[in-house]
Amino acid sequence: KPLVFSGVQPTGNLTLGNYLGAIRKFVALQDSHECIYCVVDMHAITVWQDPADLMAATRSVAAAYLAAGIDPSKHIVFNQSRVVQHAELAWVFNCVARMGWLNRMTQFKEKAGKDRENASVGLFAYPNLMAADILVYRATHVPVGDDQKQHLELTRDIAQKFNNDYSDRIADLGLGVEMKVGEEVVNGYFPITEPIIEGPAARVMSLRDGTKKMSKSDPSDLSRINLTDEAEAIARKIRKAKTDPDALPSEVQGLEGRPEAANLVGIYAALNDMSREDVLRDFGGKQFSEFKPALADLAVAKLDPIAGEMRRLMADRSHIDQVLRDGGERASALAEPTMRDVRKIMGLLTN
Ligand code: AQP
Repeated sequence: KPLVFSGVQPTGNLTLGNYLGAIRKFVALQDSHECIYCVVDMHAITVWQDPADLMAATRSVAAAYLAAGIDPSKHIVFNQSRVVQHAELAWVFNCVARMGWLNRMTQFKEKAGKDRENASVGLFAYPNLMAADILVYRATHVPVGDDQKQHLELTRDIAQKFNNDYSDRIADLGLGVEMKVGEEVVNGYFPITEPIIEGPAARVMSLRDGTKKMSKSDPSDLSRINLTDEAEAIARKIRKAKTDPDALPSEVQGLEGRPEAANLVGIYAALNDMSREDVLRDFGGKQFSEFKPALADLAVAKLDPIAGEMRRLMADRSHIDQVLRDGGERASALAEPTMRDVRKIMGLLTN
């Protein structure tokens, strides 16, 4: 089975964006793929985290994975810092990736803001650690939201440069595998990863501004639905969501130039496992006063059981901690052979 890796940062309340863009896809891939799902705590510390909050958020993301339906007995669930090979490979990739590549990363520019001199070096090098997370397992598929597309392109560039720089050593050691890059078949050590991004909620937008991504760190709580929101809060936030005054169109093309309407229709489609065309077949011509209550009912029906299960799991953390420990051991057993190969390929003496 193809190998999937993905992760979520423990940096605050998970949002509907994290759920629809990432976690829900993680759940769907379980039957057809071998999956490794990580709580990326070392990514979280690229900006300041209170230690107690970080521990709670790490357990909470793990609880969300399980509550959403990830089965830790069949797949691996763990927190990143337990498996030191992520950091080791990230250092190697710090030496493979070029400054110019990282200078082009838009997420760093957004997160560092104007005060770039004061951003941590880790925030700048973040995409190299992300490449290491994926490639230390030689994962071939990565389900993520649309905002991570650029980082995944960088992961592909890093894999390709490593494969090229060390092609002779990889061949001499017999460590290469044949893979297709575009139309070409090449021999390399690291796979050229495929992102899994598509779907009607690849980028869930803020409920207050249809041009901004829904985000954990938006100062307005009304801008997002948190996975742990009570039913009443979900309904209120959807009722107050910004919209335009027109009725919903009957065709998807009619959503162009109407970002708030497009966002709510996409959320409905993703939550109900249907296409946006199907949503508009049911609601085309209807007003938001009719659509919003239907969306609120659907969101509550889908999210409330997850919130309830998260609360149950968080009440006794011994189970979560056991899952993370066990997952960490299984992940280490996969990551170490990769690092042994990488050290050998690069000429780092360990004997
Ligand atoms: N709005 C979104 N729509 C679709 N997918 C999203 N993701 C995040 N926001 C949306 C996806 O969730 C996964 C985990 O994200 P993350 O926690 O690693 O980082 P992030 O993208 O920085 O998340 P936030 O919520 O936007 O956090 P802050 O506010 O700290 O920046 C990823 O697959 C991501 O694409």
